[in-house]
Order: sequence, then C-alpha cells, then structure tokens
Amino acid sequence: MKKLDTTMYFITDSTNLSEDEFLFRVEEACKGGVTLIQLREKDKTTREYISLAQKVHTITQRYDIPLIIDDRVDVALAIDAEGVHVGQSDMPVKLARQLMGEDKIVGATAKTVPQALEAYEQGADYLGVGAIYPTTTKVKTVLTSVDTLKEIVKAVPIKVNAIGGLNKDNIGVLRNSGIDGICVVSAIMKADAPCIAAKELREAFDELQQN
Ligand code: TZP
Ligand code: MG
Repeated sequence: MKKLDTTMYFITDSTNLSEDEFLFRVEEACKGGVTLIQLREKDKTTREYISLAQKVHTITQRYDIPLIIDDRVDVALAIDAEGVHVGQSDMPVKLARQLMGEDKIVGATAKTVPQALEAYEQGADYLGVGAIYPTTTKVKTVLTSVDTLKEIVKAVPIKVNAIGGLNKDNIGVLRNSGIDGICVVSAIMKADAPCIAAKELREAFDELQQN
C-alpha cells in the first residue's frame, strides 16, 4: 500500500544554496515533521537532477517520508522515488500513471474544477491548488481563489492541498476549506531554522483543522 499523507508537504528549491546547505535544510525539514517532500529542480541537467535526487532520497528514506519528483517521470523511475508531480504543461496524468504504475504516487496541479476532474479521472492521487497568495518562488502561475479551492475540494474525492505564498501567519484563510494539507517552499526552505519552521507550520495547520 502506498503511504500518502499530504498534511505538511514541503517542496524544495536549491537556488542559491550549496549542495551541503541544501541537503542539511532538507534533513532539518524531515526532523521538523514534514509528511511529504517534493524535489523541484528547473535548471539542472538530467544527470545533476538524478544525482541530487539520490542524495535527497537517502535522507527521506531514513525518516520514512515519501519523495516526489517534480515534472520528471524518468528521474522518478531512475531513483525509485515514491512518486511524481505533474503540472498542466507536463506529461498528462494518464501517461504518468501508466509509466509509474499503480503503487507510486502521482500528483497534479489544478487551478480550476475541470482541470481537477480531469486529473482525478486520469488517476491522480492528490492535487496541488494555487497560488493562493503571490509567491516569491520562481514559478509560472496565476492566483487561485479560496472559493475555487473549496469547489475543487467538493468536486474530487482525492486529497487536495493549497499552495502559494503560504506561511504560518496567513493560512487562516484556509479554515473550513476542506483541504488535506498545505504545500510550502519558502516558509521552510528560506527559514532561519527549517526544523522549527516546519514544526510551527504543522502546529498552525493542525490548529486550523481542529477549529
Ligand atoms: N506552484 C504554485 S505556487 C508555487 C508552485 C510551485 C510555489 C510556492 O512557493 P512558496 O515559496 O511556498 O510561495
Ligand atoms: Mg511542472
């Protein structure tokens, strides 16, 4: 059975970090209680992507946290990662699912209800929906309203996470939205202490879900 807990989904960004500093931060996030990690690399060669993915996988396996590879089914398969995440310009979910097999996690980005339904019908296990707030992370995206997020949650039976500019002080807008978790890059990656940042975010999200 594949394990999928999207509660505290950490997406990495190695920009401007040495490899040692990057891996240290990934491990600190693991210690802080993130439940899922995505390796997201936009400028690496395939060989560099695989090499980094292997190193990150060694860490995530120690903490029993599934590793998702952004965009690249080939890299995910090459390192036997637990899953892959595809956006609207990437490989269609249906093909990613066929290549990855039923036991792996396939996630997708959706900004509208039709996109969400399509991803679900093609076999996605979870959806990332956003950007909820403007983001400082390098990404081509537009804002998604919390109303659309709520409609997506109602439309599909799979897990739905909010993404985009989220931090422990602004996730209040997600109260009662029905989401399963949050995806963050900067709030952990750029924090002074990623371990503490992950813990505090987790606490803030748990509090939100209880009330
Ligand atoms: N997709 C929509 S927003 C985003 C992605 C990959 C980046 C989120 O990064 P941050 O730093 O948490 O705003
Ligand atoms: Mg992508």
